[in-house]
Amino acid sequence: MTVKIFDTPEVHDFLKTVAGFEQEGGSDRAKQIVHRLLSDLYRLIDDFDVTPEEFWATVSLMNELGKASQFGLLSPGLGFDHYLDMRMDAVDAEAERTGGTPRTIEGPLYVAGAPEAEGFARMDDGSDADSEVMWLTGQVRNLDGEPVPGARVEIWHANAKGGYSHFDPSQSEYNLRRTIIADDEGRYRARSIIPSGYGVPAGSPTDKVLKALGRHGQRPAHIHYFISAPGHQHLTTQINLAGDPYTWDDFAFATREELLVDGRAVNDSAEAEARGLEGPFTEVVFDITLARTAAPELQTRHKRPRALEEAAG
Ligand code: MBD
Ligand code: FE
Repeated sequence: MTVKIFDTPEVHDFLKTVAGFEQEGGSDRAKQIVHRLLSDLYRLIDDFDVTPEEFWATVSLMNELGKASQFGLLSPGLGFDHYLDMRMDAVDAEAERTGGTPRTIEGPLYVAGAPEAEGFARMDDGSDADSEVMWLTGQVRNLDGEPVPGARVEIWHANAKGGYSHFDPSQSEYNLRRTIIADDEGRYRARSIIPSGYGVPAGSPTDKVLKALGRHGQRPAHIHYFISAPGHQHLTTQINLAGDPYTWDDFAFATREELLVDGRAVNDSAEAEARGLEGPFTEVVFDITLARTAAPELQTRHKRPRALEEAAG
């Protein structure tokens, strides 16, 4: 039995009442957006003949997502983060701000306030002796190829089990999170450990949504970056370590060809010594090109609630 009631004056009037159109107060934008959102959902309920059982199961799932703080995790899984990137790319293209290192999503696991260092930082706390040593380095340049001295390079990544400090209580504070101020040649250097890919917790509400779509919750091994410098466009990006089976099957849709980096396995003791390392390591090089801009709003990361970051504005 199907009924179609959406396109009746009764439902249309009801939606206007629900969205606050008859009220003086509130925000016009909120009213417009909620009206559109509810209209689309009411119509969907009609078109798909959504049952009360299905509706209340969804309400319960959303409560579970909120309780687990997982809306920020489901969001990239449903492609919203990448879609916002596509929109920002289109805005940049229209303004002819092109040619720099491409952006890709921030993800939900950034933590503000990581220790700062000049030129070089060791990122791992040394507690994981079994992991491969990673030597992570690169140069920040502008579109003319000139170095950007003093650029802020903030880096965060997972450990060898795919866990991030702060969210994974087994790790020390700010493990694998650092801000490195690039040297006079725009270069940054870090000693760390090779990360593993991330997997959405099995059985979690996000996992339930992905399973219902026949999808998995895996990400390839990756390293997150924020890069900024006065007079330059802020860049939020990531690199992927090449060769991961999930490279082109990332549940968060963050992979970009230009951001794939091949690690170089080094066994040479002279090369190790030159970097102050004791044994074999993997060198990962990621050079960054920033576009110039005079607009202050383009020089900082966009506002969003972030762990340990004071709400601004
Ligand atoms: C991650 O490490 C991540 O970067 C994203 C986007 C989602 C979940 C885990
Ligand atoms: Fe990540």
